[in-house]
Amino acid sequence: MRPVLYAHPFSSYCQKALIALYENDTPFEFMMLAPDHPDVYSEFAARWPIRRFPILVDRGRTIMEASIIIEYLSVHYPGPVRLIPDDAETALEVRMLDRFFDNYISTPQQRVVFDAIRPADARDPYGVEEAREMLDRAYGWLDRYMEGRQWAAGDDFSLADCAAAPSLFYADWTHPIDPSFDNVRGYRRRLLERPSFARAVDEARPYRPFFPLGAPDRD
Ligand SMILES: N[C@@H](CCC(=O)N[C@@H](CS)C(=O)NCC(=O)O)C(=O)O
Repeated sequence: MRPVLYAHPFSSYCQKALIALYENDTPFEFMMLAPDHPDVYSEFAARWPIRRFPILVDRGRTIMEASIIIEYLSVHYPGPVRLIPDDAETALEVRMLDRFFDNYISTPQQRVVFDAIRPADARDPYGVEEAREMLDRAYGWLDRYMEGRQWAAGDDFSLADCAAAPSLFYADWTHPIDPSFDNVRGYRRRLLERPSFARAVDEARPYRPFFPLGAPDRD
């Protein structure tokens, strides 16, 4: 039995899990969460009533949260690319950066996008402004942090980079990274060149017209 990922290719958190699966060529089954597969969505919602994706189903267990899916894969399906480093100190740094990308890049990015799909009379301009300010602060911190680094934590590609790739990809579409932040922009470019993420980006191309803010003609 192969692990089963309930996901959508255009979703940033699904791409985060897909990068990990692609990095190690882990065999898995993709269950598409889309309106034309209502039965798959019902199975997913029954397994995880919070209804945030992806989830991974394996050996009778439901694993939720993209970071924990990657942790689970590294325990049960380890491969040559160690996304959670064996060294405990480096692993701490990896997990810390993973939290940074989820909480301070992806979360405010989603806040701006989710606001755009609300009914016009339920929008929250103050919340959107706060989210944009958070993105600016996060870009500023990351630019200093990435000075001299290739990947987010330690010397090797890790869980933190799986988180960074889709979060910086969509954040730049949502709230462009200032051209003065060379280190962040260079890091985003390196992530786009990584074959695992390039594959996830390519698989998601057909869905670009659905990006609520309008997808830019690049990347
Ligand atoms: N904390 C979750 C977040 C997952 C998440 O926000 N997924 C988005 C797709 S990128 C989602 O489920 N959106 C559907 C919705 O909000 O209804 C994780 O790390 O996996």
